[in-house]
Amino acid sequence: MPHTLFISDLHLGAEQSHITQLFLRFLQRIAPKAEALYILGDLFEYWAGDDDLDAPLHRQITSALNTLATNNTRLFIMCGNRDFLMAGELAAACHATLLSDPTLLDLYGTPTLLTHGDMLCTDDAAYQDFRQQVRGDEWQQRFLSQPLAQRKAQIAQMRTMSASEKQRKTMSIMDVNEEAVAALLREHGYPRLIHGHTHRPGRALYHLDGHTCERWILGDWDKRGNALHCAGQECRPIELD
Ligand code: LP5
Ligand code: MN
Repeated sequence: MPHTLFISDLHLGAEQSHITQLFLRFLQRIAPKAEALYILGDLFEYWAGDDDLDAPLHRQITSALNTLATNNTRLFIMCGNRDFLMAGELAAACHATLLSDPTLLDLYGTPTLLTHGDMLCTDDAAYQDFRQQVRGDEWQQRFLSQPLAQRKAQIAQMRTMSASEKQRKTMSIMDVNEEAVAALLREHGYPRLIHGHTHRPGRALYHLDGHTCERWILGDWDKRGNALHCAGQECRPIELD
C-alpha cells in the first residue's frame, strides 16, 4: 500500500555509530518501500555548515540518502534546533528538498502540518531567546564566516551549556505549550500535526472550535529507531531495530 514515513531526532554523530548503522539499514530495507521519507529535524547531532559535508560520516549519510532519493522514494528534510544550518549543498548532496518549518502538506487527503517542534516550546523562554538570535540571517552569516574548527568549538561549548541548562529546567517547561499548539492548529486550518524534538513519542487529540485534530509526536533514536508510517487516513508508529 502506498505510504509515507516520518522520522526525526536521530542526532547522528561520530559517537553514535550504533544509530548510524541502524539508520543505514533502515534506508536500505524499510525506507525504499515508502513513496516519501520526511526527516523532521535533528538528523545530525549538530551541523556546523555545509562546508562540513566532506566529513566521512556526512559523506556516508548523504550518499545513502542520495541512493534512496534517486530511486523511488522522495526525500524531504526539515532543519531541527541542532542542525538548522543545513542548507542547499546538503540538500543537493542528498537529492532532497529542504522544507521550511512549519510546512503544510496534503497527505493522502488529510491536511498535515509538519514542524520540528521546538517553536512550540514557548515556556522555555531562555531557549526561545537563543533561538531567535541564532535563526537571524545576520547572525548566521557572521557565524558561518568563521573557520569550521572555530565554529565546531563554539558549538561544543553551546552543547555543554545546553546540557547543564536542561538539568535546571522542568520537564513541563521543555514540553510543548498547549496554547501554542492550539494557535498553530487554528492558523493552519485545523490539520493533523506531526513533530519531534520533545522525545516524548505518542499521539494526542485536540478538540478545537468544533474540529478534531490529531498530534503525533515522533520519538528520538536512542537505543532503537522509530518512525511514523502513514497510509490513507491512518498513521501508526513503528519501532526499528
Ligand atoms: O538540543 P538539546 O536537546 O540539547 O536542547 C535543546 C535546546 N538547546 C539547543 C542548543 C543546541 O543543543 C546547541 C547546538 C546547536 C548547534 C547549532 C549551531 C550554531 C550554534 C552556535 C552557538 C554558539 O537548541 C535547549 C532546550 C531543549 O532543547 C528543550 O527544548 O531547553 O535550550 C537551551 O539549552 C538554551 C539555553 O536555555 C539558553 C542558552 C543561552 C546561551 C546564550 C549564549 C550563546 C550566545 C551565542 C548565540 C548568539
Ligand atoms: Mn530537537
